[in-house]
Amino acid sequence: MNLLHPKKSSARVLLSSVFGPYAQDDEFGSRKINPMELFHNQVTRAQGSFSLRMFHRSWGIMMIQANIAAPCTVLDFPTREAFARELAEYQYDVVGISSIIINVRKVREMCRMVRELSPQSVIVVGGHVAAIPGLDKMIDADHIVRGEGISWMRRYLGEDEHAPVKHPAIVSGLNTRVMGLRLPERKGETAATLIPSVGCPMGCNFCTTSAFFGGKGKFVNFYDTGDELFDVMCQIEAELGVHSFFIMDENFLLHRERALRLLARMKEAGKSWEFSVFSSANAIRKYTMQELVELGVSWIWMGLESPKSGYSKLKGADIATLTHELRAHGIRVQGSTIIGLEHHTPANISEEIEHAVGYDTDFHQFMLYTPVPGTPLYQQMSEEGRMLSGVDLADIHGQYKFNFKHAAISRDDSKRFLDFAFSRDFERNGPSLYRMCQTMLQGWKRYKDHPDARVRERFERHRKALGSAYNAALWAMERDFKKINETVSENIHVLREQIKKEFPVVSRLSTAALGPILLWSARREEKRLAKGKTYEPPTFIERTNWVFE
Ligand code: B12
Ligand code: SF4
Repeated sequence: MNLLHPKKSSARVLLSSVFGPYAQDDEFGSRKINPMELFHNQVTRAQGSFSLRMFHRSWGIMMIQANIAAPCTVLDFPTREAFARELAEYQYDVVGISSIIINVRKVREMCRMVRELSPQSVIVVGGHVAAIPGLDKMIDADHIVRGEGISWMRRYLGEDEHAPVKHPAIVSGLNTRVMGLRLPERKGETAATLIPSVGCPMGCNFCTTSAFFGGKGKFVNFYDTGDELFDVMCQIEAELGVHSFFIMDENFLLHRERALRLLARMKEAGKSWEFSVFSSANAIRKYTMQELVELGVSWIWMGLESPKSGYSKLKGADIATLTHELRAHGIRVQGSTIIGLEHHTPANISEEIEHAVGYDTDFHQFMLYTPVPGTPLYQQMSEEGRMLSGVDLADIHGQYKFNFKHAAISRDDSKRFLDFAFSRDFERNGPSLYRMCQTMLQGWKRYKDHPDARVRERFERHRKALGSAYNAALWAMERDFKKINETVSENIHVLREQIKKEFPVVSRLSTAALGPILLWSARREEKRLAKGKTYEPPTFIERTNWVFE
């Protein structure tokens, strides 16, 4: 098959994510436990109505669309009918399908639909699904693209693959719901997504994102320098009116020189931006708390590898000190713990979970140790003959059951331990919403008089949120959590008193006005969830360089 499309940049391109619905069990591999919601899927899933719920667009295809000159449509979260309609209505030369491994059956069906409804189209399949060995025998596609897709698509369309990468203005989350209420979407209030790179050079053997973009020592930078990042962020700030960025880079802080140059530019320009980042613990340790705070790091997602595992980047006591310290400086911590590591046994796992929960992070993700196709771990387990046969690819994602033979823990027990970890964290530490209010208050108290106006401005934004809507939510949480854990409910009360002391008038008014509504809507939501209510994202159709009617 030709690696240059004959029509080059005049080819009409459709880029689609896989079809929904997602949060229900069906024959195409959708699973109720796999909603298109980051937090509800793998972080706050046991937190009932307090779970933070929002959707995230398919950023990979948005990035590709923004970087090709060909006429292009992005179809995000289509129904099968919407996908069929799009194919029938426009004569696409290229149909690109983006997917991860679990959705491979949807990719197969979409390829079938393209052949039937748009036989002239070349089918290109990309994203993590491409890591499945023998995928070419499972689906009817013309090209299966492993790794970075912008350069591949540019090459395929005869465009300059080395041209600078344009970053689309992406609102990071949509249709946010919490405690049964849909939050208003005001311009500039939701963080923008920024993707500085893909991959991670650390190369942990289970890590699919690292493996997919080259593995150990490799990654693809879209922006090499702090100056480039700064310019892109200014452009996104102007377009979306944001001051907050969700930085989608597996290990943003690892690139210290880039981060510090960005900080220098932010200081020069007086930018009071804030960042949510992913980072390994040892990368965080390369910075002083002062540097992190000045840089605007306000949320860190980091692996809390068991101190007894081979992956541990810090000792247990160091992790406890680090998480405590970060929170004391107003930085929300989202811990990530792996359940079912090689050294785990039914006898020690509860203690390990208890230990992880004891770090008391604002948010806590738990994942099963999972050899995913394409990773060194998968290779190793296959060679050792430990992969379980007959496990559906739709169930290989770390939120259900083991897909390999563990020395001491059975497949069914793996699910029990995973579920226990989520519920234990919730029951012992309370709703994540409450924990992040604790962190925000600590940050505000510590930095409200900071000499740098940018830092003060950032914590002032947190103060406003804390005194108003969050405080009302705490009022409702305090009441509702009594039935789960009386001590946590009392702690929420103590936090409310502290907030009241800091901002007496506004907190009283907001609680009186909004508290009872939130309590009512949270309880209504609990009932809906008990009846099996799930949420689906809306469909998006976006056209660029489009001159056809
Ligand atoms: C945002 C995100 C989500 C969002 C939804 C995104 C969406 N709209 O589909 C949410 C939070 C809902 C989500 C859910 C899930 N996710 Co998720 N998610 C991510 C995350 C954090 C970022 C993805 C991203 O945008 N990256 C940046 C872009 C630029 O990279 P990219 O998507 O890989 O795209 C590049 C290439 O892959 C390629 N490419 C992509 N598409 C195409 C298409 C074509 C035609 C071509 C040529 C190239 C190409 O080009 C792009 C630019 O280089 C990744 C982790 C990560 N760091 O990537 C995990 C990740 C993709 N998710 C993963 C998983 C497993 C899940 C879940 C099953 C939850 C779980 N149990 O972990 C659910 C499944 C939901 C469902 N029903 O489908 C895995 C996939 C593993 C795998 N090997 O398949 C990842 C890699 C995380 C991980 N390390 O485990 N996820
Ligand atoms: S540090 Fe994190 S992102 Fe990097 S390879 Fe390890 S698990 Fe993956």
